[in-house]
Amino acid sequence: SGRRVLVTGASAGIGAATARRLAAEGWSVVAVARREERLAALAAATGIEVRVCDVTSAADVAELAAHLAATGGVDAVVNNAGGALGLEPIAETDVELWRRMYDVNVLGTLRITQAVLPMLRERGGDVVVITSTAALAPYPGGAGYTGVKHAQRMLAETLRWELVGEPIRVIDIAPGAVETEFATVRFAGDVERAAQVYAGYTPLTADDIADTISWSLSRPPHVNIDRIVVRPRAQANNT
Ligand code: NJP
Repeated sequence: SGRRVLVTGASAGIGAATARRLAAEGWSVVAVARREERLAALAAATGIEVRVCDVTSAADVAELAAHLAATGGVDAVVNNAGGALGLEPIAETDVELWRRMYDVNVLGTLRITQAVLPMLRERGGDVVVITSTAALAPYPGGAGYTGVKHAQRMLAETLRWELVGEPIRVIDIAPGAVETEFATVRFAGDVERAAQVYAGYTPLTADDIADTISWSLSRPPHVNIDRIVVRPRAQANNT
């Protein structure tokens, strides 16, 4: 496409699959995350430009924005960095985990979006936000994640409204269960408990979500895909 896209959380899962997919389609991709060695492997395998950026660090995001502005700007951003932390009932849940989860998913999306908005305003572009089916409905143990993903969804919907009249599209992609490292992070490395999340059905793959992102970005300029919910066919809940 000849356009340039920033993908956050691109060292694994949905972000890595999206970076690869968009690069294969001709996008110039800037892939960011915290884990340098993962990014180096992605760069070695694909030639994609990679940079370390923790979306919870204002300094990291400012440095990234300066780099992007100095190297041609961007035409799109995929706010994908995020995930769930903690999955305990409210009676036992950890305040600090909720704080960290909000910082990555919501404030991370806010920092990155604010950083690239001047570039998108200049020449038009797309803001993609990866939310969740969990933004739709509560479930036991899910209050923290559901709240965070709902806040992120409201950020996307508000931004779309605030930008009416400007050449910027805002696209919310809401996945159901996708087989990535997400469940392992969420259960703090407890792989057995993570596997239970997918018990009884076949989860989506990261490529399924990369497909959806790619399709949404390739609509003609007068079309805004507001929100797509993608779920495993047999997934019966929002967990
Ligand atoms: O998860 P995972 P997914 N700064 O753990 C990065 C949503 N979602 O691909 O920094 C920058 O494999 C981390 O990189 P690193 C979910 O909420 C998923 O499934 O190196 N990057 C890694 O690349 C999330 O928003 C499911 O550790 C940071 C990536 O984020 C998105 O999909 C269901 C970071 C996470 O990769 C991608 O998650 C659903 C930071 N501070 C929504 N912290 C699902 N998988 O079932 C983390 O509804 N990252």
